[in-house]
Amino acid sequence: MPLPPLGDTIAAIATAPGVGAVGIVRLSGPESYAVAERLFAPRSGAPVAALPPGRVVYGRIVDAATDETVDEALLLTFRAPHSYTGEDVLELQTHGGPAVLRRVLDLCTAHGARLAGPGEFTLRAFLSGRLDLVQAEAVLDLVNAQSDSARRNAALGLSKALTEQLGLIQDDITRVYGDIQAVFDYPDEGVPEAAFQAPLERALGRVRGLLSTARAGRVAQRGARLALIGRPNAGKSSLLNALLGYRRSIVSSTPGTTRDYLEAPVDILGVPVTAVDTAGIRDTGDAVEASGVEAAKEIAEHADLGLLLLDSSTPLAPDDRALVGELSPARLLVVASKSDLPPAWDPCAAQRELGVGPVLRVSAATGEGLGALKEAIRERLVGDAGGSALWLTNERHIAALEAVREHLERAKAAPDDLAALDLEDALKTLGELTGRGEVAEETLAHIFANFCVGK
Ligand SMILES: Nc1nc2c(ncn2[C@@H]2O[C@H](COP(=O)(O)OP(=O)(O)OP(=O)(O)O)[C@@H](O)[C@H]2O)c(=O)[nH]1
Ligand SMILES: [Mg+2]
Repeated sequence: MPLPPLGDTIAAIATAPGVGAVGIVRLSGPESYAVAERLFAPRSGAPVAALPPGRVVYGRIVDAATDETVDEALLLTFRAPHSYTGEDVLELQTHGGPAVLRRVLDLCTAHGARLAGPGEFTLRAFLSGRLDLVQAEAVLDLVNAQSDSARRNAALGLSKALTEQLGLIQDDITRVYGDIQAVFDYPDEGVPEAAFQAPLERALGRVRGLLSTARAGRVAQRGARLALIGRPNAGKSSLLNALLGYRRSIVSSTPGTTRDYLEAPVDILGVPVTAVDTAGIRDTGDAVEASGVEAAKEIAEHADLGLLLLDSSTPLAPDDRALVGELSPARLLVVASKSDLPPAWDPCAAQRELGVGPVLRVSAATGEGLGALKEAIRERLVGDAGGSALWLTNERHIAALEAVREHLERAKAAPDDLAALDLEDALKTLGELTGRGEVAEETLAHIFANFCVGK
């Protein structure tokens, strides 16, 4: 996948497809003003090519071939290097109908612009040094953010918060690398070993700190799957409905009511979660129910968090104990359901007996404990990063920082000459990450291919 050519003038519809109050066609490149000159007639009569930057100019879009007015529009002017791409940029704001926008775009290409590919404006912003690669990806994340926590993260990335952290890490590694080189060059000067350790530790601490936010970042970006599991009649469907605030799943006193699984999106204190109600798990002769039970186990296995419901109004059964054993403790939250009814067992004793974390008492009927349950779910999904302002959300960033961590850990343990090699690799990886170092063309092409056209 080669990168698109630079230096020509590109055009694209920047607004989402469909009908809207306003639509935007964007031009970037050296010929932007010349292209616009041929299709936009300012009411003032001023020539477009002579317009200063930072203007909003009212006028008409005209098809010169037929002299037809296509639409009335506003033209926004930017001049290199003070624009998104760093090039001459113009934005035409028209009425937001697909036919209008299509026609304006056709006029742009008829007058010398080329249709932009996905992310090409942002690619140019990166290549002109307006954004680093991490910021460019934050633009993509911001556009794609589906939850407020995802948006917040992307905005932080765009604001250089991550770039600055990476810069500090890079500074420390560069310093250590320089000191080690000095030892090679002037072995008699005797730079004390301890001088390397402090910045190396600091860099490693920062890398580890960032990586510790990856789980939360992934959850914020893509959402988490929460599986509600338990024996038939434990109250799973009732709890799902209580979490949602409306009746989504059928509830009945007949065990085995839910036979297939059922998903519903729910916001848990700002964290986007897909809650999955499953069939009650038991041995059953009924083929349909049995396949539901199988599905439930599989869903629990692959969920980010399993909510195991134990009916507090009936004694614990062997099936309950078996379920605890099937799930990894790190991804298990145990709920004593129906807490409004007289208890048949003690949550604290059950916690000890089952060897699980705190057992939360919840009633779907009265809402008791629901707030604490949401807190606990949030804590389990993003808690480890709660204190950090910035979460890693991007898989490329996570993979690169994991590689940097490995290099630094090896450098720490290695003699100087080998440490230097690992530090070199760490710096190279950081350079690829920010895009300030050498980045493979394929990497760039891959990143920008995920953008929409017009961004
Ligand atoms: N008192 C009380 N009853 C509850 C509560 N939650 C559920 N129930 C009752 O328990 C029964 C089973 O509830 P469901 O939500 O259908 O249970 P389930 O775990 O989805 O059951 P299956 O789909 O059969 O696996 C129903 O009669 C509910 O009204 C609760 O918090 N308090
Ligand atoms: Mg059910």
